[in-house]
Amino acid sequence: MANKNKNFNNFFNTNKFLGSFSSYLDIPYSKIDKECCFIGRSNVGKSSLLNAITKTKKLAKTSKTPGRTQSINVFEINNKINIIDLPGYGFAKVSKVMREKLIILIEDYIENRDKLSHVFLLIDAKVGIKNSDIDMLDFLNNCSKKFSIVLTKIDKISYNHTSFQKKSILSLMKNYRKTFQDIYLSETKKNKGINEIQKTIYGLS
Ligand SMILES: Nc1nc2c(ncn2[C@@H]2O[C@H](COP(=O)(O)OP(=O)(O)OP(=O)(O)O)[C@@H](O)[C@H]2O)c(=O)[nH]1
Ligand SMILES: [Mg+2]
Repeated sequence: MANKNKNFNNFFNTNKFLGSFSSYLDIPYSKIDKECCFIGRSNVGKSSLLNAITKTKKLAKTSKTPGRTQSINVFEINNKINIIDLPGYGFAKVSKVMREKLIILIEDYIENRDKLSHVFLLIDAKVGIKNSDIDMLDFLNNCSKKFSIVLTKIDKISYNHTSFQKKSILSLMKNYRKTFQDIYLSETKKNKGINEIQKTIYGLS
């Protein structure tokens, strides 16, 4: 098992930040033909998850202040697969114009990026599913995009509460049978759940 983990870490250790883009159309052509992305409400832990997966502290910029990521950030992993860190949605404190701009950026990317094969939708375990998440789930369903859920920051709630959140999400997933793949639980500081997510991304590459 320890050996397997080491192999995944080696795979994800070779990584490069390609750049930040304000439209999917601006991402330069590359031979890497597989891609997955992290989406979710602002502050849910998307950039932190990317850092945990790549075992780097600062590959993706994280912040206590929601709304940190405002563009499409492309990270190349081992010349095999891209991981895309997207801006968060549903953040009340940014202007309505900015919110709409960001949601268009996210949805245009998801709908039109041909090499995108898997979406990881992150949900803060303490906050649970909000209407903006349901809108995103419906959008993914309408575009027939395969997705998994990552329940993040499980260190903030009890074991029982985590089980409750997981159960209620799985029940909601009955509405998304064709596109829902799996659910993961994560805690970036203690690396919980990271290996399982690495394994899935490795499998996509
Ligand atoms: N307790 C706890 N905090 C976490 C965890 N993961 C991330 N955080 C914290 O949550 C805050 C937001 O993390 P980010 O990774 O910047 O969140 P984001 O989803 O990229 O945010 P935006 O770019 O604003 O959409 C930071 O203060 C992180 O340290 C976790 O597993 N547990
Ligand atoms: Mg971010």
